[in-house]
Amino acid sequence: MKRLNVALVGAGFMGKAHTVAYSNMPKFFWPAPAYPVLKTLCDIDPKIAEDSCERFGYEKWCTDWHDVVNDPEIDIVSICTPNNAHAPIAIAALNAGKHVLCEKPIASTRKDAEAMAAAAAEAAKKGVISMNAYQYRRVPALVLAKKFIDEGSIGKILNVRCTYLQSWSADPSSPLSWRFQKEIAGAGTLGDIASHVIDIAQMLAGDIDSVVSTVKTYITERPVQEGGVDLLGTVKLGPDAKKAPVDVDDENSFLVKFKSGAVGSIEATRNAWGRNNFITVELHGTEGSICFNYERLNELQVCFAKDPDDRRGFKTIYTGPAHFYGEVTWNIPGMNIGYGELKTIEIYDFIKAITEGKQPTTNFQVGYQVEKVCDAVMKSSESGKWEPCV
Ligand code: 4PW
Repeated sequence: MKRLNVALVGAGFMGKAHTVAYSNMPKFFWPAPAYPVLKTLCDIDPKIAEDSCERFGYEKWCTDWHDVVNDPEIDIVSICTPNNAHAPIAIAALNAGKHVLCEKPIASTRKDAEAMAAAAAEAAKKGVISMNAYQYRRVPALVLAKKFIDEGSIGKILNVRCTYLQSWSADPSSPLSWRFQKEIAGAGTLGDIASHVIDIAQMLAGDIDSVVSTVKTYITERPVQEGGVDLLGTVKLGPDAKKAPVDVDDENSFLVKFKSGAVGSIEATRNAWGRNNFITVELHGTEGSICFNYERLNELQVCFAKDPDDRRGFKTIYTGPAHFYGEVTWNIPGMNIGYGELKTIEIYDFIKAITEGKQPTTNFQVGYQVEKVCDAVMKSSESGKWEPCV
């Protein structure tokens, strides 16, 4: 079986997720499209790099990403750094002929996103694959939703409503990690989590044409986190900690018009107590409706207009071996998959794209399209008007 050498850049939360997925992919999908070999782990912090190398099982470690981009042994670069480092690493890696899986959002600025999409288009001519980590569109229940839509089971889509609600930053003592700093993250909740549901909405209903939005920052300063990886609010800092301003959005809500003529709304916040990874998608069509909630990610609810009046209502389908990516579902539908298996599905699609020489559904052009929507959301929050996603 073909072997592909992987270099991971950034050993935080997402670095762990990518590593677990590379290791587990052939355990679920066998024969695998190719076998990923954990070659080099790169992290800017030497202590984290050395420790994570041993913990995750890479062969060697380094602290400078140029070393992996220039290493002829490396086939794949997985980028799990803060957002402002995506563009330089991804562009250098693509130019060096490496396949790139880059965390979302694609970049911290629209200009960087455009440059990354251009580099990916150029590299694609030589069979190099680019992919953004929009894993939620790969939840088997959402792939099933897409199948229902493509088959015409809910008719023409009229309305799409999405939310992504979390609570991990609702506490003002949650530290000011890089995710709250514009220079590093580019945007707050918008790039961090709204981007996922923008991607899902566009996957299900086609490209968004224009938006009108409201963007809010509720907690304007936070205690500064010194060094280390972002722990997503699991560590709180005391009242004596030094504080610094937050210059990104906590919440964004926007109405959307799709190119297809459908309409809808998207809301995202990390300040919603009681909501954890509350990604909801509800679509209403001329012939039925579809409803999904990530907090019950193994379930899809569907309702069909053609059912008799006295039987019509939502029914729940539990995804399992009969559905997309059934290999990861542990044989019985109710046994369920979780976040780890979802990242494994993502790695499977990435490795498959490499071996087939076919760009995946979330390639850098798609990542750039999501960025155009985010850009229009920010513009509209200032202009108060509908803004085109161009
Ligand atoms: O991409 C997202 C984030 O940055 C995630 O899927 C969840 O929320 C986990 O971390 C944040």
